[in-house]
Amino acid sequence: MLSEVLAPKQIKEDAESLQIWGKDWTNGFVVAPSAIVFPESIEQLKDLVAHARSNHVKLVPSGGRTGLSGGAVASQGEVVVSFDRMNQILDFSAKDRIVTCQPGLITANLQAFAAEQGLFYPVDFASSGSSQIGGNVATNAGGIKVIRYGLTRDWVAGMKVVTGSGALLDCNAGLIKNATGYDFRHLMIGSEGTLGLIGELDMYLAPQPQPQVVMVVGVPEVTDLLNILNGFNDRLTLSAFEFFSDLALQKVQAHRQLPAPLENRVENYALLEFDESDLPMAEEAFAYCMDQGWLVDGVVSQSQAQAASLWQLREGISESLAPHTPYKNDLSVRISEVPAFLADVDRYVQEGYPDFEVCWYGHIGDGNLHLNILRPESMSVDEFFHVGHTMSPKIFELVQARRGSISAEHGVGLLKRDFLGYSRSDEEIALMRGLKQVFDPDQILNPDKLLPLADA
Ligand code: 2HG
Ligand code: ZN
Repeated sequence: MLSEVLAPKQIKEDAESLQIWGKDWTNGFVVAPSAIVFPESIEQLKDLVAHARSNHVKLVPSGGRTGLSGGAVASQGEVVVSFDRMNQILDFSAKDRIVTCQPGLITANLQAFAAEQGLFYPVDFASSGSSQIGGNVATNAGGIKVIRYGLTRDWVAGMKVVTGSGALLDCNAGLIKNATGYDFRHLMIGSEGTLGLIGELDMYLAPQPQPQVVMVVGVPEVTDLLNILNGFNDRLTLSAFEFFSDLALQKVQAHRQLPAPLENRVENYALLEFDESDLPMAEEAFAYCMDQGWLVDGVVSQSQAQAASLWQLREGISESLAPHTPYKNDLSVRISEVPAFLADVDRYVQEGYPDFEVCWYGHIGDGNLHLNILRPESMSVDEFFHVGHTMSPKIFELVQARRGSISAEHGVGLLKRDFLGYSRSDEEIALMRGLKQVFDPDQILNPDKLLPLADA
């Protein structure tokens, strides 16, 4: 009985709660948890794991539930472990620039806390107002500033984690240098809750950057995006280099009632962000790219408010596409492969599915593309997802041919599990299974996620 481990107020079993906490932002998976629990301490996480081991209960860790790969979906009677009540900042060391926090801390609250200290937590994305730092760590979240600041992994200074075997590991304790063998902290990062329940995190903060300027430029040929990236990289340090197609722009404009950034429509747009003091260099890069014919027009933010509204054009896209129940993909290849890879996928979709609208956008400066294919109104959601499922192997073959990743930043979860072999070798998957066995010998943690089913 869960009530042996937690107080009644920490357990929810009503139908509505099961539906709310039993899923993430994905649709189409069965949502059927048996209970939702809200632990409040590492001790309680340990008790939960011990209880799960002796009673053959499966646990699904759940953060802000903003995932797009079904990593926090409970489909088969699992108990969802929500971190909503472990959401506090516990400590801050100004000398180390390290915040110690609980995993349920909302990402935006960590960002706000950093700002209050005159510092900066740089990992950022559209869902940071809802996502939790523990979920960010479990999926090694990326987002819009990776080009300058790296991934969540780069900001984790230490971690306390309860493994599926019940051990409480205190990993790295905020050390910068620590050459004592395998670093379990890094193994846990991106393991999608399959090896342990994160109980506490030490997160580094960065110095506060200068005010940022945002520039949006029109790019007729998608292949020139890389040239533009290089043209700017040669002259300044970019904080972001994002792109979106005109179709993506049309959707977000309609959804959020936003004005067009440029006078005339162009096939593609790049959104760049950089330090205010780099504006002269950015203007020089802009003029150079214009001379080369790579871009045709541009706008530069004149205020923080305008910068924020230009960012909406990029950050609002995912939400604006949701009503189209798109078939989504989150792919990456080396930056140099991006133009050819984009053309491969476009060709494949146009030849096989000429009625489908392909909506491209993403973190092109990281080689990370979000491919959203929009459902034609005449097609039912089921029918469309079925077609999407038949497209996936072909799209993943194109990824594999360029040694790319079938999940750049959203994680594998349930959605990509059966396709992991397109990005990881049989030998790697066998080693992953071995690790899973060591850390979670009774297979209680996030069952059937990440690793392909053994008999599939
Ligand atoms: C983004 O970059 C998010 O906007 C979501 O990663 C991407 O919904 C998507 O495809
Ligand atoms: Zn993204």
